[in-house]
Amino acid sequence: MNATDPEPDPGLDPVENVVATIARSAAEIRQGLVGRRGKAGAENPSGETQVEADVWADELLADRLTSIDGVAQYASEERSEIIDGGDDRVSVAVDPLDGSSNLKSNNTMGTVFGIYDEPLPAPGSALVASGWILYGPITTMAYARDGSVTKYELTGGERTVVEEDITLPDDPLVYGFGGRVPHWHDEFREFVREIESNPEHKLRYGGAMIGDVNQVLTYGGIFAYPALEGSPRGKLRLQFEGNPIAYLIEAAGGRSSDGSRSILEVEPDDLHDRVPLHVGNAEFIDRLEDALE
Ligand code: FDP
Repeated sequence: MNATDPEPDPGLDPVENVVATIARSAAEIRQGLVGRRGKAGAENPSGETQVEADVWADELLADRLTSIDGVAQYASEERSEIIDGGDDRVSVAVDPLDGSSNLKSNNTMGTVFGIYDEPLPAPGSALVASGWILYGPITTMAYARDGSVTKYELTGGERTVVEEDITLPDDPLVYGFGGRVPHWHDEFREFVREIESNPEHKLRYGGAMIGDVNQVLTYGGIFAYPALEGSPRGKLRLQFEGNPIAYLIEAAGGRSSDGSRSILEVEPDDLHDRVPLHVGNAEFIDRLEDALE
């Protein structure tokens, strides 16, 4: 595709309408970060301080996505309640600005989305598509549907395919692990030492999940935000981050795990549940699960 994404069309598949709307909004979100780097004076439902851009991007996406025919629900990491539009076909869960603490230092951030065919909160097995926008030196989108991953470059309202049927490279290169090292469990620390001991492997950690996961998609490797001492479910949210990332990485031939099973098998109890997240090449996730057993 190399065209301006159309306005939502009631005759079109709602999934494609959602993706086109998010892609079309990316340039505006990027532009809107300017002047919105300050604190919003509020916390999100997970107790984290919001920046103005978090709140603004959430409102922009909520307005646009709930006006699409076929979208039953909109939920976001930045609001407590689901916006319910009736018993339509799909539910959209969004992290409007993943890694927004990187705004202060002007480093990479992203927008993450998952499209479910069940009411939220839903397990990852109910996802029909997912993806992320990366606000790097250029704006890109990675999108998974029907077991296939496509990467696009976004300029203004235009979406240009860069690569189709993407799979993780066979020889994993990069690793990045979140959370304070003193809070890692011993088994996880041991696993990290083993990964680091291979001179072929390189540390890539930027403090925004989506930037770090995009490195794994590009070079192969592993990203994790593990269970921590005092935070048994780590930090990242299942509906808005864990599931969409796991769906895309699995569609690219990789694996995801909460420590013992695919993230997509985790049943949610609450919309804002957290989950220990480990994604990457299957050989790394297999070794991780053995180490945590
Ligand atoms: P942020 O709080 O800046 O939005 O999910 C949120 C997230 O960033 C991830 O993108 C990132 O991997 C993680 O939190 C980093 O958190 P800590 O710096 O608190 O470890």
